[in-house]
Amino acid sequence: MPDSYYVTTPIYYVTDAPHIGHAYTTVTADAVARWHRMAGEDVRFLTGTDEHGLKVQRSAEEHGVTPQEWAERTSRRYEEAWELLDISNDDFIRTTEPRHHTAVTKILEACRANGDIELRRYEGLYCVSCEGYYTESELVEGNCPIHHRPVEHMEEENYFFLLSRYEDRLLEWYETHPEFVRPRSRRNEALGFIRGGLQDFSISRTSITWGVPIPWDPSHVTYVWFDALTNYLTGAGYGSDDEEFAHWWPAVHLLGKDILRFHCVYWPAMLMSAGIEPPRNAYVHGFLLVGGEKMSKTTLNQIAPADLVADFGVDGFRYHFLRNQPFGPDGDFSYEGMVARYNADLANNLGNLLSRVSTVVARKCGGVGPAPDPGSELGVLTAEVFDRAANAWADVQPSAALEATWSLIGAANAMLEKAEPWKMEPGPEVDRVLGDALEVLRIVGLLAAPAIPSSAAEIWRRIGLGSDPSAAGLEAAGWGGYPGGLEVEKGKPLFPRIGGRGNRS
Ligand code: ME8
Repeated sequence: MPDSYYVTTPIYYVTDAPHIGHAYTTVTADAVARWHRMAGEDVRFLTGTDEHGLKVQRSAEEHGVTPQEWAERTSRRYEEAWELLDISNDDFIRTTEPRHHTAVTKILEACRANGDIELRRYEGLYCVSCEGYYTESELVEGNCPIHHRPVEHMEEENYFFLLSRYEDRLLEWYETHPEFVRPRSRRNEALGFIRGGLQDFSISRTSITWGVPIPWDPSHVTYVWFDALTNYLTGAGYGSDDEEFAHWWPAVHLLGKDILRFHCVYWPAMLMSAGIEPPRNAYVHGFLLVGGEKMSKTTLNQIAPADLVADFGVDGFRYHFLRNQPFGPDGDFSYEGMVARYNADLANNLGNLLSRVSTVVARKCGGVGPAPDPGSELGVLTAEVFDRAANAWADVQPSAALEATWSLIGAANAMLEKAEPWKMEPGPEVDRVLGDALEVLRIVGLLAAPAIPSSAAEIWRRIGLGSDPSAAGLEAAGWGGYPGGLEVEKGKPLFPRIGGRGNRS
């Protein structure tokens, strides 16, 4: 039985259109899922949309449609964006689905049975826009510090989850599972929250109706985070198929730093309360910034994935974010930077290797690719690169994995420049050099397939291999697999160079 690997993205709010920040997390999760599939593991990859809460209810009202209709319309935009970006999710969860209601009901009952849910009267200063309470000292001139609007005195009965009971158990979990939150800097951040002291949090509202009713008191609906986090259970079969659930759980979560506290503090405590094992890992990344500024929603919306795909292609888009933004810290996005990286890594380094090799094979070998030298130095380098890439993918560091992979492409180009097979007479020396270069292309097709799946498949097709690298899997990554005697096709540039804006030549 292969190992199971269940990987998730956050579920995105249907109040916003998909932008490159969302795409960053989703493409990363997709590439990681693809790597694990190629490693022969049994993979389940879940993404979806977060559809309840007041903001959705209000957007729907403004547009004169029901919340369900509104959620449907905007959720579809995420599905379309992920189709465009070649995302290979196995399931798409929507929190308005009946299976999710069942799961939320089940976890609520389990936490309540464990004595961790309590009804409390809550009184305080409330900002309706934030849907949150403030203390007197947090206000700015008596107004909400975010919306600069007057707050209201509110009194409400809410169900609370008794998070404060979980401080010690969470610290112990972190202690015994040092790999739980990655990278390490994010683990320290999460530990800081826990050590700073945990407050019980409200998990229900009576003021809204758009949500999952609290099973034992339907005058309340479950408030957003308790509802949203539970999607990860729903997507693995919790509440609908125990066997499925046991097979997939615990999950590997990918998320941005904005929601670290919910995933790394609230969520493991909720699971412990319900008698479920906490997630295997939470991999937390930083923000994409534009010009050093935190992108506002409007700036981000101006950079829709489809616009960049029009200029760089799907694989150009995927490669850029995987390679250019190391997973963990914040990173700057610029269009110029994207052009520069595309031209250097894809058009020049990889694209040139393929076009050079196919041109010289046509001229010197009658278009038939020779086999590699089993004792080639490039074979030794390949083994090292494979280990570096495998470790990096296993630790959700696609940029390091691709850097390693591209070092192999660089080495093959350097070898060709030194040997200059285009100046040689046809014969065994030319065959050896080109056979090695073809073998590098075959192996790069495998190692790069999680990032650029269709280009990797095209490389394999052009060098005469009849199968798809994603399907062949990593077993095929050892040196010496290119059989030789295959027809090599001289095609158009795989990644045409980009000049100015949107000008693919
Ligand atoms: O928070 N850079 O949904 P959301 C990088 N529904 N990643 C970014 C980003 C940026 N500038 N902006 C957004 C929610 N993201 C909840 C989640 S999960 C149980 C519920 C990515 O639509 C990043 O992954 O606001 C972040 O965590 C997520 O989008 C937030 O998406």
